[in-house]
Amino acid sequence: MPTTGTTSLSHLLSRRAAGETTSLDGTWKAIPDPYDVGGFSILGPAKDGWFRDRKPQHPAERIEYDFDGSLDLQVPGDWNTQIPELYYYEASLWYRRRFTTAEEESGRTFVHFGAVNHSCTIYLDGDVLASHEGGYGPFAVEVTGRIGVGEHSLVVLVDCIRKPDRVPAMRTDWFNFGGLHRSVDLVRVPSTFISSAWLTMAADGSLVGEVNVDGDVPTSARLEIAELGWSREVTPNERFTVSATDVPEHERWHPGAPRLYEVVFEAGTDRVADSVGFRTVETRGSDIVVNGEVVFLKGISMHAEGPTGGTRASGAEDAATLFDWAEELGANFVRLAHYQHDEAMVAEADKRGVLAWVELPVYWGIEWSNEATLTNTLEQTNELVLRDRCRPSVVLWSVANETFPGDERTAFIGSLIERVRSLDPTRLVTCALFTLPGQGIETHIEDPLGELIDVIGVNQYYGWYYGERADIASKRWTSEWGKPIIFSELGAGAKHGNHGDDGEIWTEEFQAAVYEAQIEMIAANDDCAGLSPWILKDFRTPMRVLPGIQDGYNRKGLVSEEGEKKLAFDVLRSWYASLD
Ligand code: GCB
Repeated sequence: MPTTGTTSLSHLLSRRAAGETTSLDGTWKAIPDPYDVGGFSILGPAKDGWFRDRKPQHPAERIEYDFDGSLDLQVPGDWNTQIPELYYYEASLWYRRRFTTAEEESGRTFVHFGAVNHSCTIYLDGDVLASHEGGYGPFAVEVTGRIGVGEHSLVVLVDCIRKPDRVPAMRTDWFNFGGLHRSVDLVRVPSTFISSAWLTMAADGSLVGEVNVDGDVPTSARLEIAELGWSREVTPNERFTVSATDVPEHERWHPGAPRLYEVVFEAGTDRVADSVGFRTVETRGSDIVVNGEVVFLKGISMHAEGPTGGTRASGAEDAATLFDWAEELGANFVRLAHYQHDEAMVAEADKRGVLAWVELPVYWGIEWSNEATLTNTLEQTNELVLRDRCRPSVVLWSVANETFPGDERTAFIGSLIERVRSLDPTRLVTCALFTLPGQGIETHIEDPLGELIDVIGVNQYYGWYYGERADIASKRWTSEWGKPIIFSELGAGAKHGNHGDDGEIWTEEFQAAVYEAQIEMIAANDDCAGLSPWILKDFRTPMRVLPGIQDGYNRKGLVSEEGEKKLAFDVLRSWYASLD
């Protein structure tokens, strides 16, 4: 089901003033539909499917579904962890939310979805409006002219079926949480409105941005940073730059010192506020340089899983706890793997002064030669970049994780890189490369993707999937291009509370010893600009079944699924502290 009728309006839709937004979060009614009967009759597509949300009008009327008597699901939330019978459910499910509008319509109205995993079709008052494919990006559906005074029925048919032509595809080492897992909002904007706007600093200290306007486009738009006594008239729907010499005097946003300013964008009668930070990011040889200073990325990888309970993470509270842990570790960098995370996560990174790597779900087994797959991945790329290109914390766009070299692969990913750079020419582009363990001391990275990206992500599991622990410290990594290398993954599995000898697999001691050896190696690798070990927290995955140890969790976390710290947490914390 290709995406039709939806639009990517950037983060601004969800940053609108309180009066413009009505939350549709809360309890929705839900009907699982494993045989896909809700939209079909024996004769084909049903005119009177469940999307009509009907009730019998007289005692003899036969209607074989009833949302009112069906399941309750909380939104935002995954369905898998709310209802035990839905734990492994990967088929279709109908959501229904009724809401009442008290005011006559004016201007334009959208329903904004933070993300829906994986595909969905949206119906309002019985009419089909749009469909969307891709489980992690934000999108909106215009409902102008349809939301008069009275009660309305919003029905969303969601499926999270894994398919070879989807992105991600059939196999992921994370749980395929289905449903409306991020917030849903009704947003009212003026007839001519700002659909997306951004302002960011390029490597040469100039500012780059856009004020995009939808409707009766005025000849000029305006942005203002009152605190700096600075404003600019700009042409709507055109990229503008402000040369470094014209940038007002300001304090930089820097890792550990996150100075943010409020910027107000105005066009016609519309006005949207956002926060911005000024910082440069670039590479110099094998270094990553922020605001002219070489910064070693002391990172940690994270999945979008809540701090407790193994649910899909959403909202500011989950983000705050996850970042508390990262901060306690002494991290100045997070890898938000393996797909676009909740907006609250990057907002938290902005607020705390933590650099962020954000990522597309281009993961194992993608159909590189499938045009439709590429089209959808480009749409997911738009959603990723449009939402976050105003965030100073975001410094790395990652377009793929562990892909195998080949011409079709490189062409596919090359198109994604091109798209990212056209949407945001100011940040660095990376990929986590799959690197086979070198036999000798040196691994020389030659994957042709290295040519196309700015920073080389290396996932390596010496001491866990391969190699002797005793050999790790002597390993050296170089690349054909002399670019910065980030060890985007490394680690070992341990069950919290399982203690023993450091030669005994699954113990905290074993994991801690792998970290010690890896740290020794990394410290001696000149081209290494940082690391984001795998991973902050144990996370759910159907791939990990070992009874008594994994029980459905990947155990490479530095904390357990309930937040209990393992010994390796302290090993990494102490090393990061020693680097200050
Ligand atoms: C990887 C993948 C990551 C897995 C991890 C593991 O290379 O990128 O998604 O979870 O290894 O634990 O094996």
